[in-house]
Amino acid sequence: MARTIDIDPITRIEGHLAIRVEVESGKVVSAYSAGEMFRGFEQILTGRDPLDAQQITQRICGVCPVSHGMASVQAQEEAYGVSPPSNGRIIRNIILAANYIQSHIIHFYHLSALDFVDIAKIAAYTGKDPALLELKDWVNAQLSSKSLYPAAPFLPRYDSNYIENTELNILAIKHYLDALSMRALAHKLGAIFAGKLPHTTTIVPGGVTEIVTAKKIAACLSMMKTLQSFIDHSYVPDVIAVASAFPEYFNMGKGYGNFLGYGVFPENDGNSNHLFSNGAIIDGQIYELDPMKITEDVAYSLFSSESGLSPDLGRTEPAPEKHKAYSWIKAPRYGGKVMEVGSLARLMISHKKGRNPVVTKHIDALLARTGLKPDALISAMGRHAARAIESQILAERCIEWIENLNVGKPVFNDFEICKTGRGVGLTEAPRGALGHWINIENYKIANYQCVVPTTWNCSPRDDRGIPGAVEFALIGTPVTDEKNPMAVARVVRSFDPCIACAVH
Ligand code: NFE
Ligand code: MG
Repeated sequence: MARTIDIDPITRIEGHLAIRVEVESGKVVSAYSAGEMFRGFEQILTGRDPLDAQQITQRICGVCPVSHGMASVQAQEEAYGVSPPSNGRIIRNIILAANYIQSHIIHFYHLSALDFVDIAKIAAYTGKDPALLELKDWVNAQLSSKSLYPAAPFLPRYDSNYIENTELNILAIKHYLDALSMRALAHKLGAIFAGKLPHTTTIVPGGVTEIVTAKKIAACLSMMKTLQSFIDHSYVPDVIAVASAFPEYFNMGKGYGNFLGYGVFPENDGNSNHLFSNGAIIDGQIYELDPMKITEDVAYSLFSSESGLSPDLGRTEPAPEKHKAYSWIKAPRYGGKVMEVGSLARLMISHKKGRNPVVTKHIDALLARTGLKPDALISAMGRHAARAIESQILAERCIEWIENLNVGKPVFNDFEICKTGRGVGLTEAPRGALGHWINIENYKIANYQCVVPTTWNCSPRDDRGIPGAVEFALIGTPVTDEKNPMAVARVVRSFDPCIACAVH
């Protein structure tokens, strides 16, 4: 008979995700993913000035606000018939690239590494680095105290297999600390053109409000080169070290293997060519993106609004007592299919389309370095590797974007808000495909719908009872110790779930 295990919350920050797994003969046989709160941003937006949308939607999340701002201005640009000039497009790419890099760094070091790195090994540190010595004293003091939460956020933790090599652990712990400064630096870099971060004030329909100066170019270049050095010399090697210590995670958390991407980092002013291509991979075949195939089911979601609608017509009516429903997350589907979104999806789509030699070069280099076959990347460990490679590609390309900025050239094209109109803003947040749909009537927002990356990945069952991406990826995951279901946590966290976003 199946045994039920609840992990609630499973997320370290970024909202509460509850995971329930049913285990038989030491393996997960079915899983349920539940977002545990309702936020109501789509309702808050109704009746407001459309220009408020990129400010309000950025408050959905402090980790990926730039992407919500981007999706919102892109939706409005379609409604108003305006697009940014080259400088505006490039500045948005730079702000977004900085946001991706800080997001991928926080995910690997601060939200995931503690599943692999043994913090207790700090006790063996004999070097002279003041930050590590301070951490060593603090962890030792916490461990010997009777505190209920000793050494949070490092402990308590599941009793499991961690990296054994002391030197590697201490290096990873040092990089954990360095990564805090690197995230701050990425925010500072983005804020040169974003005004402030998180939650930029300068991205607007038609472009950006911050002009280009030689001083800003020089500052951006210097900061991006520091970030690039951290990515190349710490982040990528650390991911490879973790991957070498836990190769079994290339065989876990595979899921359906269907991927969706909307395309991001426009390389031309028509928004038709992206650094990371759009498209859909279904059963191993690549297809062009068709936004009309996007729908949202709510049979098992806590909403009374109609199920199966395109987001253009979608509504969000909370129904907390709904029978059989178990999540505040809707169930987006693409032509009825469950799709995974995120860095891995972006790399798989770009690699399959083969139009970007840089993506191909980095993926082939990783495969050569690890001796893996491309299919092994569709796994829990593959998702970590994908974020690291994506950060590497982005830092490299972002340096070129910064050099392509033109002092004295415009950053903004003027526009008029339409009395009536509709628009769709499709972009990619760090965690995957992000869409905003706006419907304007009498100069006000009549309807606003967001379909968010973690809504795709952590969706509950759809109207046909088909499990969501994370729910399916968990099937087959080993559970050898029911009190310490570490493999389940590692598989779920490989998706970098943000429930604050997913329930919006
Ligand atoms: Ni709150 Fe987000 C990203 C968006 S996730 S982090 O990346 O949009 O659903
Ligand atoms: Mg929504």
